[in-house]
Amino acid sequence: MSRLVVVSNRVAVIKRVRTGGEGGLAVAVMAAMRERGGLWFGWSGQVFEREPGPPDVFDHGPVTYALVDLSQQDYEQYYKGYANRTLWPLFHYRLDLTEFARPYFIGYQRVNQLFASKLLPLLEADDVIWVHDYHLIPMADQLRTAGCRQRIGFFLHIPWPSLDIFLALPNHREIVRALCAYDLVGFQTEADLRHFFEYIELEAGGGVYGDGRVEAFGRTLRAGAFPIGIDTADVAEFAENATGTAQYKRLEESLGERALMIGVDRLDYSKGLIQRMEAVEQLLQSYPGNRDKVITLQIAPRSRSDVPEYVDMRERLDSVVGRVNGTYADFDWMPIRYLTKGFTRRTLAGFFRIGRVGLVTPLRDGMNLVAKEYIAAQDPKDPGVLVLSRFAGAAEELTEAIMVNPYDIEGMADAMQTALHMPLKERRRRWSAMFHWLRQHDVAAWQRAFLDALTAESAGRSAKRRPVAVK
Ligand code: ADQ
Repeated sequence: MSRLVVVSNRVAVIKRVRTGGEGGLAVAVMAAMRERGGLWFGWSGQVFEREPGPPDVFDHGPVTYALVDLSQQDYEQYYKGYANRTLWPLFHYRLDLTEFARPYFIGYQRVNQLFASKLLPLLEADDVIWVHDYHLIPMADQLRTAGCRQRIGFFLHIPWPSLDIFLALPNHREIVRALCAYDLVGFQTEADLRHFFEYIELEAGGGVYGDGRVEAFGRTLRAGAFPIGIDTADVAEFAENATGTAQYKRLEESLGERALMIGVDRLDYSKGLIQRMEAVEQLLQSYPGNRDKVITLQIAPRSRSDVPEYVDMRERLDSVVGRVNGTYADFDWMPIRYLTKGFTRRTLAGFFRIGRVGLVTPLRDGMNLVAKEYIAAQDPKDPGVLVLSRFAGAAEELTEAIMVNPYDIEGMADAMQTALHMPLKERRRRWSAMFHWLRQHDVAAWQRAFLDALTAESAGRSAKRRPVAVK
């Protein structure tokens, strides 16, 4: 079997304690690497004034890590700038928060070139290279220019926006041209894939074929939808075992007879936290029977705290939570418990199991692993109910959730009310359909599907184009 080389901006060293701020990519790739091993290349997370030296290479378990530092200028332009202030908001449909600046793009190209030049000497002839996410779209192009001939695949963890939004990116042509240097490009959903195909056909004048083959910019590649999964069996086991732990018992005891609604998200404007808290407020207003009966636990570890849009969102969230608690709390009941700390996976799985309702209501999300973890953690005999945004990638798979439009506050409050009062029989029916799906489509299956498609010789093995409902 060829060696797997994973390239991602952030690298999570296996077994390091999780804080929650590292995000879904690290969680998923870590699960995949644990199974297969290989080389994991990326940014060390360190920033220095000087130019970066050679990568720091070390082994840990089945994985060899190769980590590169960034200079202060690279960090500002590539990471904080183009990745987090241009691509992230734009790909999440937030043109209002998107900042375009040429130095950002120049820094983005420069760091991709730097990473390619540091990775090249570490490569072996039959390696299979798998590049992750929006920070590194130009990697394959840079590697190819430097003479790399190995197979290279790319997976986008965030949404690929619709054509009108994407065309607002000043460098859209260069970005897609660079993307076409990969052998395989994977998206989270059929909708993302369709948006990409629309660009190829309508803007780039390229061709898209039924077997996922794409011809554009003088290159031929394949593209497909590969919805990312979780380690379903592990999460289910963690949740079952968590019931004996001190934190599980403390949370349960603190609730008494009250029902718990739980949300767990990185503190990010794409997650729709402000609208979610407003919906909790609406629930208490429209359905007063829930006062003193329901507690919402929102866990939201801080991320990207030095990007101004995040500071602004945090202040607004603080104010909504303060208002709801100030209006409705009593001396022995607080409607919203809002925490910014991280927890271990085991503890979180236990908390999910206690949650009568799981709130996953992003304004836009590539997939959203929390939705899947919530389902996996439920007690089969008495499962909770998932309230899920139709704009999360997970909505294409978890069709038995209560689907909401996260911009519709009253609609979300109604959905919470329905979820809180859903009869056991219906809860079981919905849950077992989703759990069954997640068992079949776990993170190992995702990794296999992507790598099989990347290494497949024959054309027929990559994802087929299928008609999908318009979101
Ligand atoms: P994220 O935007 O980070 O991921 P998500 O998919 O929900 O979002 O993953 C977050 C992960 O962090 C989950 O595994 C969750 O359990 C964990 N986590 C969150 N808060 C935590 C806490 N307080 N303590 C410990 N762990 C915590 C990006 C994309 C998503 C896509 C993933 C994977 O934005 O759309 O699903 O990558 O592709």
